[in-house]
Amino acid sequence: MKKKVLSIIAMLAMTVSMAACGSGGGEAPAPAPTDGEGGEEVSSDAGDLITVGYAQVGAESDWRTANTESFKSTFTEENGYKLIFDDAQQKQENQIKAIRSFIQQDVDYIVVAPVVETGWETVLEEAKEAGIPVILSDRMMQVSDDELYVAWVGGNFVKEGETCGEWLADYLEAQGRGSEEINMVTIQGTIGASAQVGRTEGFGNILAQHDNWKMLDMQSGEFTQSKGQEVMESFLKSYDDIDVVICENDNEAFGAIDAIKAAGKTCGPNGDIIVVGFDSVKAAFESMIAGDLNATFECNPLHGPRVAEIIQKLEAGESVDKIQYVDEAYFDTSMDLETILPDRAY
Ligand code: GYE
Repeated sequence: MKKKVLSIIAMLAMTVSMAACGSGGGEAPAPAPTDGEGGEEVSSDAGDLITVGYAQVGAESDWRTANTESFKSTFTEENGYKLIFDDAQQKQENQIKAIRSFIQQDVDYIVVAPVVETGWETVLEEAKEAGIPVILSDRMMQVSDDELYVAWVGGNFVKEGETCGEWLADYLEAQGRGSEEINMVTIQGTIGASAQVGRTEGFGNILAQHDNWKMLDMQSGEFTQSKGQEVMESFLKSYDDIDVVICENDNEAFGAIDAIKAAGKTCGPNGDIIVVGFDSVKAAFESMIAGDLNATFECNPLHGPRVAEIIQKLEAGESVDKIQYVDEAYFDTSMDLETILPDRAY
């Protein structure tokens, strides 16, 4: 559509310059494009679209796929948008390139789900100089001047981590293991990503309240199933008495479960190792129903409509809340998961 817009602009420019030529009495004007209704409609429709560049992290998890889908189904031409979508393959340098290309294309809004929190000042300054508002979605950025972005919408990752820790304390207590020494490992997300930083911190807050909980090791599984499996394989080789695995997303948990089974151990509510994840994607419900995963702490990826609401308010000249947290729940095997699953949107 951008090409269409550009070619319409070029066509109009040509018409103007041709008209100028004609009035100047120079060469005979070429026939002007027909003024038919259709042509005008195309031009005004295309011109009315709000162009949004979305610098997406990648496609590393089910959560991310649902997030991409939420943007693609919200920012449609029927809804009045032209979406320029970029998948950075989990690399900050690619996201920076994408943002620069959005600036060059003079989009109306830039939306970023920043892969990590730091290192954005320069490119955000460039967007500011170009007068393009930046909206952050999902993960956060640490910038010295928070005027560099208009608003942020996402999950409260520290709270998610704390909810996970509190759930574990209750679960162990209910099993009569409240004062037992509990050995844990964490498969972290992408190091430096808000979801990793917040979940590690939140769980750490609860860990600090339990002298009998021992965190043996923490390593990044990059939020992917394959890396989660790899990290769990190495944990199982290094430690022979793991009681709990905290996986900072569900996909890492699926990989960890495969590694546990391959090592001849069991997991889930009736197994040797307690496994928990974050996100609450549909596959996590299936894993809990299968008796593999113990619990999942929700993180809602459906940010497309939330970002669209922010843009609509800005278009109307209204103010927007700078920080917008989404409410989130958790799910475990004590719940009626078979009834809940069909209603899950992701
Ligand atoms: O938990 C994970 C994804 O930033 C909240 O990124 C997001 C996280 C989500 O890859 O699955």
